Amino acid sequence: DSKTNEKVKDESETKSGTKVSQKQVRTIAKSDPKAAKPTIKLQAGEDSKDNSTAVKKPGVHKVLSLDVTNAPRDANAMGQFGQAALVGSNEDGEVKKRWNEGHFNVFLSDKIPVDRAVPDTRPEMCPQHLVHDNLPSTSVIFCFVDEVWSTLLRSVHSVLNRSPPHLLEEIILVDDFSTRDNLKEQLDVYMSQFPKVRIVRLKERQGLIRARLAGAAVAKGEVLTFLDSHIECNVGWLEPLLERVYLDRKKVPCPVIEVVSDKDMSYMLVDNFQRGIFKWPLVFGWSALPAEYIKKHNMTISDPIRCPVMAGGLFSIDKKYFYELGAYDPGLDVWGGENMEISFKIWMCGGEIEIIPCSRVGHIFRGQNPYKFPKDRQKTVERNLARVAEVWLDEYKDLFYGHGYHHLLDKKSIDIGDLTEQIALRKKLQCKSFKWYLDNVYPDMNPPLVKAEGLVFNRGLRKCLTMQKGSLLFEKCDLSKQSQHFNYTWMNHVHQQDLCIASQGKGSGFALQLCDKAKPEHRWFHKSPNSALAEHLIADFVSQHMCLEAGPQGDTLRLNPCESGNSFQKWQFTHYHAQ
Ligand code: LR7
Ligand code: MN
Repeated sequence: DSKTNEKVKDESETKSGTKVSQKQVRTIAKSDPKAAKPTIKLQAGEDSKDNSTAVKKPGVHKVLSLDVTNAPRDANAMGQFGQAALVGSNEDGEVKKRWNEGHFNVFLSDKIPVDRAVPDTRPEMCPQHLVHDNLPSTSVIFCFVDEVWSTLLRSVHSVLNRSPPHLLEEIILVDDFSTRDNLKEQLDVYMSQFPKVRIVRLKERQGLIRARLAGAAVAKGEVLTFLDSHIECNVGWLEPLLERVYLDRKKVPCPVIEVVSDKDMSYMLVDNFQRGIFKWPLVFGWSALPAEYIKKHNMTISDPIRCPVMAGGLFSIDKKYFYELGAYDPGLDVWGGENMEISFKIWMCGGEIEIIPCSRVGHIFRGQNPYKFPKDRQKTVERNLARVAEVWLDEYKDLFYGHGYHHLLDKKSIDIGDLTEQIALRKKLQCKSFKWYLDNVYPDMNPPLVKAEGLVFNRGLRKCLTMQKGSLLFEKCDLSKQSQHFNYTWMNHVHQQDLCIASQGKGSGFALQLCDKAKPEHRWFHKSPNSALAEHLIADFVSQHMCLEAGPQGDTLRLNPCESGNSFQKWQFTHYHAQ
């Protein structure tokens, strides 16, 4: 049954949670010269309503492409210049042994200088871009739990070495209750040589979302810049981000996220024009801007890219604006979903998310989270996503639940917590609808709200289902009759207006009831045929497959065990939507 397979697939995607898979990764090559165009464009977005950009004059100085590690201490060190580091085959055992400390090649990472140089992967024209003298300063916030020592240090050094000092207010390290005690003192001692580095220690595990809130609460910079704790900032990464915030405080810029290999620690660049998107059920992914869009807006590879959903970990945001938006929903636990929440919130409540190609940061993508989840991982992420769906998705939340998350509707099985404040916030900010977001920010998604609609044809009877005075019968098919029009929705409901077909168990047939998303007996599995094949309508609530069957005389409708050759069990809607 393809429906079941689809469900499983969706769940495993969410479960694995690795976000690099769809992303095109290349090894280092100089940027594409034929795409170069020396003009500076401030905005490549669709709407020119943005007049706050217009009042600000263009910047005056070139980006300080400062990099004190361009002539690194040890040019021959392993992994230097972002090259792949290789281990002898006799060291494989060591590599394996230490892999689980971070779910990447920790053994190698420890051999590579914490301040190694990386290749400048920016598009060619970036160093020529002009930025303002009076950019706002930023607090860089790293949250971590049991981060590997060498990658944590490399992250911090890359910020210290590649950020103009006057723009770097501080680096805040939020230790989300790491369990390795001995590292605490070591970290205090090491960081005491850098006056700009502050360490915040949480007294219990909060998860990355509330850890970020704790970091933001003590930040002194005008702009907050969040980074994961296993990254390497590239040359000139900071100014292009701050420039965007300076031009418009409601812009939320993200660097291009490049890839530091989990296997050989090499620094790899990624394809141009990539932006963050989501698929149902709110699964993050990467997708290139449509070619027509690039053409229409005459975009070069260094122009800001409108980004429907941010990956989550790496972005700058005006601090006051962050709080105006209500920061993150503090009810989100540990990991996941917060990138959806803040993305929908930003776009729907008047802001913009952009990817800034002149700002680049490498990130180690790991196959698994190297830390423990206090509760079940899958359930934690699902619960977070359900909170986001309930607050932000309007009628589209059915698409979320319908893609394998029906079980979340059973309020007894999962407590998604109180959402009063989040809903009030959306109201207070007068945010636009999710439909607006889809139409304006992610128009290439275009998701239909129903899976199938129209007449419901029974193949055995060669007649159509008809609703009359609250009961069901069969009539000669007639497209012009509203009484024969049904929808098949993402909730797997077959309904006309607010009445759903409900299964009542073997033999006893069916009933018409007010549709209720929480009731499994209102749900029917039905394949969307790619050919003109009629298919079963399978009741959801019984473990053995039970199918809706029309009586040969057209006077009954009952549930019977499914039989592949029984044409009285085969149903077809007039129109199936692609998905
Ligand atoms: O309980 C926790 N407490 C923490 O402090 C769990 C995590 N953390 C820290 C952790 O140590 C790390 O520094 O939070 C940071 C992010 O956790 P990761 O690195 O395990 O997350 P990720 O890189 O797998 O996942 C991405 O999605 C997350 C949740 O949705 C966060 O938004 C991450 O920041 C985000 N990472 C990125 O966007 C980098 C690029 C990945 C992509 C695509
Ligand atoms: Mn990460």
